[in-house]
Amino acid sequence: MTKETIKIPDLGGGEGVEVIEVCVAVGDVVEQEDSLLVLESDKASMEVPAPKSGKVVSIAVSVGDSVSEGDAILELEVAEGSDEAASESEAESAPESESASEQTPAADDDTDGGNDRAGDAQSESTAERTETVKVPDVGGGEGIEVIELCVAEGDEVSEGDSLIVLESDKASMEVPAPFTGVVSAMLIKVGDAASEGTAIAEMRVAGATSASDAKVEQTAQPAEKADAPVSAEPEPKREASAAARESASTSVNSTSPAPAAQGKQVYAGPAVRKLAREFGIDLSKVSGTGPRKRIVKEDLHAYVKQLAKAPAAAAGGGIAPIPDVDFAKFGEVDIQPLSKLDKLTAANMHRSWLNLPHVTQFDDADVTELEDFRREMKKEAEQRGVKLTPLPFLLKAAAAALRANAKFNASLSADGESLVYKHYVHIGMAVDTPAGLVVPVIRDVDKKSLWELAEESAELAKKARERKLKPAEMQGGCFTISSLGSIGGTGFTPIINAPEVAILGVSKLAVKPVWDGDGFQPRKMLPLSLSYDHRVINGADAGKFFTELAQMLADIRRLLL
Ligand code: CAO
Repeated sequence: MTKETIKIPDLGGGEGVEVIEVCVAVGDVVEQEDSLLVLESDKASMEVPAPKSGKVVSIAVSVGDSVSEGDAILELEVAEGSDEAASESEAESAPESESASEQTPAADDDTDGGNDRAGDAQSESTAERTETVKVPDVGGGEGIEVIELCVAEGDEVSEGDSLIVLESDKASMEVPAPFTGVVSAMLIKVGDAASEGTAIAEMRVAGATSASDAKVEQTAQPAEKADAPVSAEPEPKREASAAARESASTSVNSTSPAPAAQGKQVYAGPAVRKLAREFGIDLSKVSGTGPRKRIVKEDLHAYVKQLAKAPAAAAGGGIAPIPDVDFAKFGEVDIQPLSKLDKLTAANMHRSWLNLPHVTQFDDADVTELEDFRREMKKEAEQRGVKLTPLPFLLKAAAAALRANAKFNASLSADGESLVYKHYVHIGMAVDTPAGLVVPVIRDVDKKSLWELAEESAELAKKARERKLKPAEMQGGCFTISSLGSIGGTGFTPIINAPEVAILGVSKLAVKPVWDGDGFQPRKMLPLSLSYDHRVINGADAGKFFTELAQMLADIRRLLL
């Protein structure tokens, strides 16, 4: 065992960035890429991953500290030879783990054709050149959602001005302009998934025209062609959908964006956006006092104070706020701050509940034969080292029902204009963890065997409880199953995990008397509830989906059809 000091990696030039969370404690055993710290500046919040596995022996930072590149975070006791192991796995797992574990990303590598100032000041001239601005190294994240465009075609921007805002489950960040110039084309739109190297915009930049610049211009042209459908979208529509998206992601109290919010550009950092989401504030209604009218935290505080003073009907889109009660007046109380996850879940639930017209249908599936089969397979399951609970059967049956009822495997586009039918069947499963509710996603459920599903669901539930899920493992779901069967209850109305359109709730199996035409038979009945978005699915669609699902659970031979 050797001790190694883990330091703050390159923060893209950020200095004195605040530590807002320390994710580990002395004695914790961390895996490579586990989060160690969460840092937040006014531009971005980011998690610092462990560059290798080991045991935390001491921690050098606390919440509230300001840190910069090279500052010590903690000491890690690592097994001898883990370096080779780490670099071997980096080599295998391509760019993602390479950049995730990289302590000093090659920010000054001029050869990648990304945001580098090609040629820099090597050959100054007054000629204009066109540069394609690309997403820089985002710490290994792939397919990160674009949540805001901060500029439009024709805008003049200065180096460092924000071009777009990206947001994943783990972090949100603004991508600044690497040059001063004019935005000649936007190559990305709100809702797109971006990764390192994705083209953002073309900029006309004054200055050097060198061999490398010419190369940049050439590569910019195919990128423009490839993205033609994006830039071909009429500007007003793009603005409207960006506004709708903005409203959806920042306003949980409002069911429709206020007319004033349409098309209004909002300048705010990720921390402010997050706070706004948590409080359900529509940022387009807040006046910014920062540079370029940027909204800063103080503006949000002022807005909330103003709301609190305003008449009740003005708050929360016309809904009177819950009164602030001093509970201590009635007896002893204990105030515990909510975890980040709890707050995020609360905001997501509230947003879904207010935005989606929910309908819930109930049914009982006769799982008597399924349960007999499960019992028969118990020994084999033990030999395989897996637990065969009802969940893999539910996943399999739901996948088949989703395949047969395509609307359930679709999402409404953010602008409400179209339905996006997915040709893959990825299903999320709600997992109750000490830190809060987490929904890992099992991919291609329709293509997996019951054993594979049993193994994968158990593994994901374990990772969820140990807070080891990667963002990618919680994304891309088409439908969710929330099983409270092992806990109890006869039925509940689950809230849809938007933008999915339906969710299956599973309650506790019970033996019930079922009439077979001659008499009552004791049957094992599984209570199911199906909540669906009534904008997308009507009662008849739901009845068909539900009946097929229950039939497959009642006779699992149907899963083979
Ligand atoms: N009825 C009766 N028993 C059930 C059952 C049901 N519907 N579903 C599972 N069980 C049994 C299992 O068979 C197992 O029993 P045995 O050990 O005798 O086989 C036992 O309950 C425990 O199962 P489990 O919870 O370990 O595994 P699972 O596959 O059923 O569920 C998971 C996994 C991750 C979904 C579950 O552990 C969990 O976290 N559920 C909570 C989800 C939640 O919080 N939803 C609410 C979201 S909204 O607030």
